[in-house]
Amino acid sequence: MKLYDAEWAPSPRRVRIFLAEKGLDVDTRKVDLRSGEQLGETFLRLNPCATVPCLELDDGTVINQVPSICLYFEQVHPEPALLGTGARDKAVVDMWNRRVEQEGLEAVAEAFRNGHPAFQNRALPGPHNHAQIGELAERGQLRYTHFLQTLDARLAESTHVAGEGFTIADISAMVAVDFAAAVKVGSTEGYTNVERWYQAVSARASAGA
Ligand SMILES: N[C@@H](CCC(=O)N[C@@H](CS)C(=O)NCC(=O)O)C(=O)O
Repeated sequence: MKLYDAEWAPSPRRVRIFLAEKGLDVDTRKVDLRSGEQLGETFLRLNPCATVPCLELDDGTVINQVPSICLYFEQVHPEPALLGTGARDKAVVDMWNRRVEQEGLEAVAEAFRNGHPAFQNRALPGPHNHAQIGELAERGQLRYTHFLQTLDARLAESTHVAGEGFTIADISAMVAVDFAAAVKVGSTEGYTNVERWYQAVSARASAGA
């Protein structure tokens, strides 16, 4: 089994944190996104989506998409459960994780990739080039502010994003917050519930993964 990973990028970090929480050590190979290795013939043959993370199983199956990779590891190593236990909790965790992806991570990526000169013609990840649209950079910033408002309200009523326990939704939200701060799309300052939660989740050993 091999996990294709990359420096700095938020999506592979979500999987690294997930694995660290489970105490799993997986053979990893770094893909150099800066030089465009993900767009080269060799990587595209492995993963036509041209994205990291991606997991290659010993039987040759290739799994991309963070939630799908995490689902695989959760099935094979159920403890500690990070995707919820029981029908209701699993659905609630999945709902929050999807919301964090759509309203948080995608908002930051929209703002960053449509505004930064390094992503000219690469406004979206994947095998096809897409021009930047300046207005989307502004919209992404606004969407991220809305996300922080939603997250703050949620964390006013709940210890963690998907309920009382730590789950994949916390991993995704913490990565979104760190990503936004790193690329200067937004800060959690003044969102007191988010700040309380962030202090706790970022103090976990897995956060360094
Ligand atoms: N929805 C995908 C997103 C993966 C993704 O966007 N990965 C980025 C790194 S964070 C990537 O591979 N970027 C390559 C590029 O920008 O060309 C997932 O869940 O894995």
